[in-house]
Amino acid sequence: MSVGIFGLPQAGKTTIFNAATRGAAAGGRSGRAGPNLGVVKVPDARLGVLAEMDHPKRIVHAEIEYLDVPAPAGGEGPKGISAEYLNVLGGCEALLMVCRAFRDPAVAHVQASVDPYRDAASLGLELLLTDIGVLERREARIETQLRSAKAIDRDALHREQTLLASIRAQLEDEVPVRAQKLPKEAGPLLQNFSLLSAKPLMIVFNIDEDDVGRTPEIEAEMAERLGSPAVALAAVSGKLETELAEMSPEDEAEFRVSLGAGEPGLDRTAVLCYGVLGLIAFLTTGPDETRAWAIRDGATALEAAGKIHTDIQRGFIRAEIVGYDDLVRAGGLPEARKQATLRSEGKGYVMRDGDVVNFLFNV
Ligand SMILES: Nc1nc2c(ncn2[C@@H]2O[C@H](COP(=O)(O)OP(=O)(O)OP(=O)(O)O)[C@@H](O)[C@H]2O)c(=O)[nH]1
Ligand SMILES: [Mg+2]
Repeated sequence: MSVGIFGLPQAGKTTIFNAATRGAAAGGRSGRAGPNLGVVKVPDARLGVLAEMDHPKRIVHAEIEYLDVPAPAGGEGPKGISAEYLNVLGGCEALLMVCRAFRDPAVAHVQASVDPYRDAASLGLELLLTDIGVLERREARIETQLRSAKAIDRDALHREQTLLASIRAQLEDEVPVRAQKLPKEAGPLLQNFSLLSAKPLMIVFNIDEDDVGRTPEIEAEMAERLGSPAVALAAVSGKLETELAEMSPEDEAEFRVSLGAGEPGLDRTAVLCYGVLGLIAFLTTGPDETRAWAIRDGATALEAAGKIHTDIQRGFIRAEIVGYDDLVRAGGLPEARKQATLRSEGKGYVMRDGDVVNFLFNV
């Protein structure tokens, strides 16, 4: 699972990135340095239990990959999405928007005042406008294709045209794709376009250290003003979290208590990404490795297969699945098979958190 971090210049994207990854990317004006990349392991106690059954050579945790994308340099008006990195954000499975809420006058603001709600709204609009542009270009291309298309292809092109026009009309009414009601066939088609407003979104307010004690109030206000489906909200002091992440675990724990700073930014952000962005884990286990894989809640067995390898997806025959709890109760896969808790599922099966899977495939 990859999460693309974006926001206005100097909003604290790199600072939040560092807090989440315990990384050491340099903050301050990043200039043309390119995206920072950091990987975080998602803690999962189930892996240890499965490993005791199979004694694999290694245990592999699900990972969240954070990409900290620089804001566009210069240009007119407040902008948070750089055309240069559009493909990077488009390739991410979720987006994390950072809005500046810290006041520090020593750090210049592109808008000359600090107002995270204004910035969240304008960045949200930027996502919509970017998608509208993508759809318009595709619609224009369909027009051209229709002029020379064979009768056999016309139908599909017409259907795509109608669908894209309806999505664009809703975007123009400021409804992001993730909140739109769409027909089933839209899913596979939209995968081709990597629309930004279709991705789960996490909005993080980068708050002042002094406001950390008011985190619950701030998050309640965020929920009231920004809450909507597939949007997760959090108030985090990026600066404080980065400082805490640099301490020894003991010092960190002590400081957290004295500051009322709650859980580590690392865990909190990972859990937020995982839970609230609608991720679940499926598990695979055997003599080589015991491993957790992150997928979208609602993903099918076929999508899960593709997570492991495109060959497994392409040659998909069926999936042998047993729930984690059933497997532990049975004491192993052969026993689960005997007790008939091991099921055979097809491509369209909707995966559940903790499913232990063996894919059968043919290439
Ligand atoms: N006081 C205070 N300063 C902060 C906080 N977060 C970030 N800063 C400062 O704000 C400046 C910008 O932070 P960055 O994390 O580099 O911001 P950015 O969004 O990555 O900036 P660009 O990549 O240049 O767009 C740095 O000087 C940080 O030290 C905060 O919570 N409090
Ligand atoms: Mg930066």
